[in-house]
Parts: sequence; structure tokens; C-alpha cells
Amino acid sequence: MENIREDASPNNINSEQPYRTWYHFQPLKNWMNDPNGPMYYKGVYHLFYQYNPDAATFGHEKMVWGHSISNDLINWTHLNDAIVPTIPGDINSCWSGSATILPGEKPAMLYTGIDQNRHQVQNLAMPKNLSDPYLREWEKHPQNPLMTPPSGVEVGEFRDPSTAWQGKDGKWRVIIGAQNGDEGKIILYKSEDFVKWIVDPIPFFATDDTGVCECPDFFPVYINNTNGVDTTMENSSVRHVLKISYLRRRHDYYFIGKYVSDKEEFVPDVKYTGTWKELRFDYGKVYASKSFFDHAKNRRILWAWAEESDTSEDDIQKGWAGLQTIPRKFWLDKNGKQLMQWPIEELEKLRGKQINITGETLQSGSTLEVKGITASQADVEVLFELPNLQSAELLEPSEVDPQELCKEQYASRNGMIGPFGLQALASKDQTERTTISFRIYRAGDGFKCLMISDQTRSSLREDVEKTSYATIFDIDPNLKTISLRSLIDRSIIESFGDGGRACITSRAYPLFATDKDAHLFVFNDGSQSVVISQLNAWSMKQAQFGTESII
Ligand code: DQQ
Repeated sequence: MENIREDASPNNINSEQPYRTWYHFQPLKNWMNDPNGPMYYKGVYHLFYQYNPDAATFGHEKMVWGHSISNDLINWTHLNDAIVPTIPGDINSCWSGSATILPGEKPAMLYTGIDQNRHQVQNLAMPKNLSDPYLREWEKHPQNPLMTPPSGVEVGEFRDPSTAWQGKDGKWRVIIGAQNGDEGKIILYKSEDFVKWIVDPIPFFATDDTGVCECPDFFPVYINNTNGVDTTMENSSVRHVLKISYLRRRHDYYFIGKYVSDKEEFVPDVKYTGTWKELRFDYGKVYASKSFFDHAKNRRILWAWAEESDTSEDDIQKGWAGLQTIPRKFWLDKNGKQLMQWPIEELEKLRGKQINITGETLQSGSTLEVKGITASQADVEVLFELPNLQSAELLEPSEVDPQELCKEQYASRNGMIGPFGLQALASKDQTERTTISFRIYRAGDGFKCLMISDQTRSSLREDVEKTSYATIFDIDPNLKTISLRSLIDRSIIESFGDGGRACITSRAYPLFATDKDAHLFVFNDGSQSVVISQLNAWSMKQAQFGTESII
């Protein structure tokens, strides 16, 4: 890209910053949270994000939209902030929102403003110059705000417009997260011209006892096809997905269901239960995710904010806080019951030196070091060959909250098949390590796999949060192998189990296992041996992060 300076890249910063990442998206400094308005426009990918330009902490009065561009979603150029408080309708902050590409390839950003009364309202911003593929300048619509809190919605809990879509009647629809008391709501608005919006009196979706629904995302996914599809598609070849970020739980949940625009109705296949059984994109530390349809490559891509787990004082000292996950392609599983995810293929361009291990048996209690790569920045894919599943221990009761299974009473018992997996960001003596493991159970008539990212020994520092994360999923009784891929990047580990069926992102801040002192191990603590059918691990090169020179 022209006019790009690389001298301000984080590459220089990294040597003194063991937790600053090499290939995950982050601004040069300060606080970042939600991804906003990701899109592809005239050959360029755009990512906007919630940003505090002044500090490494959330800016209560001055959040703006940071803006970066890329050719490949991996190497980025940071531009000037795109949307900043300037009008009464956003003078106290520009909060999250989404991009819609209007006919004639015109991007339109609906975003939440915190207005002069500290009420939450929805505004529209459009690019000043459509012939600039970088969309450097944005202007706000003179009629802003276009939506103010409707009745039955708290004035301070009405936010995060989704990407809009057109119903069969040609009218635009958009959903907005809201709250009334304990009830979480998703409010639907309709418009003919994208400026005058009429509220639908019946909430599009509502959940009791959840509190505010943040960052709703609503889009179709193909049945039996991994390609993505434009947000407006509505026919028998697709199902619909509604994603909600529930603030009280700090997790993103999604519902698969049927959408009928004539009736303004979304009927989820499974109702919200508020239990551990809810579907989630990621069972680890991510929040406020947002997807977009990448029409250049016909795929739907998910971005999500990976929050810090260290203290606010640490963030101030580091000078930054917040990462974005590696963009993930996702699609509906063949079973129609869940989404599958995989890091975008472009990431593989950063793969450097490769190590391969084939056909190695891991006896009970054994650990094998994966040597020869930069273990603090790596991409690891392992395929484990499983013993006969009948030898797995029985899970009783067969339905247990996987978070419970991480606790001492279960975890201290070594299993028959597993735990086995990876120890990442580990010190040589393994006293520090983040353990990503599988454990197989017989449960009822079938089999289940428990996937855990165990953070309890992730750092010898005492002042960082070390919550472990877990999920459990059904596996085929004839399953012979199971795969694990982990993207390790200094203070973040994104793990994808069983080809993207289960994902867990964790943050780790090792005291000793940093840079050249970080190690990677494969291990098996189950009574039965497992075989490393194939392991490939790559050192990861740094992604390029530049800033645009002032023109
Ligand atoms: N973050 C934004 C809000 C949104 C929340 C403010 C979710 O718009 O609800 O930075 O993390």
C-alpha cells in the first residue's frame, strides 16, 4: 500500500513487551475493545474498532472509532480515527455499530452515540469521498440522531446497531440491543431510505433475566455449503443466526433458526435456557464479536475482542489493552446444529520454519517437547489417533457443566482417554504452562469430548486472572482421530478443536515462559496411550503494522 510508514510498527516495541502480540491485530497503543463495521470495499478490507485515543483504559467520555485497512486481513495500516464525538448526538462517545453496503456500493455506518444527556441514540455516518478506497473521511448525517430510545427501553441501554438487511418488501431492517429492567431485548427498526427509521412495537427477540443485549448480529448461513452469504439473503437454501453479547455473562451466544421477513419473525430452533448448553462461538475470553460477508472470497468472517486478563495497572504500564482474534471463516455444520470456524487461510502466509512429528506414541504420563520453532509465536496443528473409545470412562451424570469438570473433584482423577493435548507458553520445567487438552467420556448412549484451556498454571504471577475455560461436545462413536490447532502469540492462545467444532481463546501472561524461554510440549496424562498421527508446528513471522504518512 502506498504512503505507508513502517517505522512506527510494534516490531520495535516487542522486545521490551513480552505480551504484545506479533500477528494479532492491535493498535500501536492505548485501549481497544469491540470490532466495529468490518467490511470489504473496492479491494480493501476495513476494520474499525472501539478505541480510546488517550489511554490504555476504557474512555468513559471519549470513545472513538479507530480505523485500519488491509489487503489480506493480516497485515494492517492504521489510519486516522474515523468517527469521533463532534455532534450533540455523540458528544460523549461514539460506541459500537456496523457497516451496511447500500446499492451503488455505498458504505453506511450506523453507530451508537452517547448524546449530551448521556442517552444512547443511533446515528448514521457515510464516507465523504467514495472514490477513496481507504475511506479516510466520514461525515455524519445532518438528521442525526436517527433513532432515540423507544418506549419500553432504558435510555442508557439502547445500542449497537447490526448490519442492516432488506426484506422481501425492499425495506431495510436493523436490530439494536436494549434492556428494560432485567429483560434483554433486541429491537427491530424498518426504513425505506435508511434515514427515517420506524420502530417495530414487538421486540425481535427478548430474554428474561439477562440484562442488556449488546452487539446483536443477524445473518444467514448456507445449509450444506461452507461459503458465506450476503446479509440480505432469505430463501430455503439458508438458515439464520442471531448472535447476542450478554453483558452480565460477558459471553457471546448464538441461536440458529428460521427467519421470515414478512412476519418479522425469528424462531430459534432451541430456546434460550441461560445454562451452559447455550451455543457460543468461543468458550474462552472473547466478547462483542461481529461478522461480515466478504464478497471477494465468498465467506463470512468473524472478528471478536479478546480482553486482557491482567490488571488495569498493568495495562497502563504496557500502554495498551485489548486484542482482536485472528479473523475466522465460519459456516453451518453439516448437522445444522452449530457453526464451525477456522482461521482465515491468509494467516498461513506468516508461517515460517516448520517442524513435523509423525507416528509418535505418547504413553500414559509422557511429555514430548516440540523443539526448533519459536514457541512464543507459533501455529500448531496436531492430529491425535485415539484408542478404542469403549475404554473411555463413564461420565455420570452424563450431562455435566464442563466448567465443573475442570474443578478438582473431576480434574484430579486421571482419565482413561485423556487429558492429552498441548502445553503452550510453557517454561522449560513446565511450572508455567497453559494446557489445552481433550478428554473423552462415555456418556449415555454415546461419547463426549471435553476440551479445556487450563489457565491455573499459565503464570507464576499472582495478580492475573487465571480462569480455566471448557466446553464439551458429542463425538461420533467411530471417531479414530481428533485434531487440535492452537495459534500461540505471546499473550493469547486461540485453540480450535475437532476441525473448528469447539473454540477456546485464552490470555496468558507468563513470568518466565516468554520469548526464547517459551516452550511447547505435547502430553498425555490419560491411562491409555494416544498416537501423534501428525503434528505440524510453524514459527510465525510478525505481521506488518504500519501507519499512513501524513499526506
Ligand atoms: N462496547 C461498546 C458498546 C457495546 C460494548 C462501548 C460491548 O457499544 O455495547 O465501547 O463491549
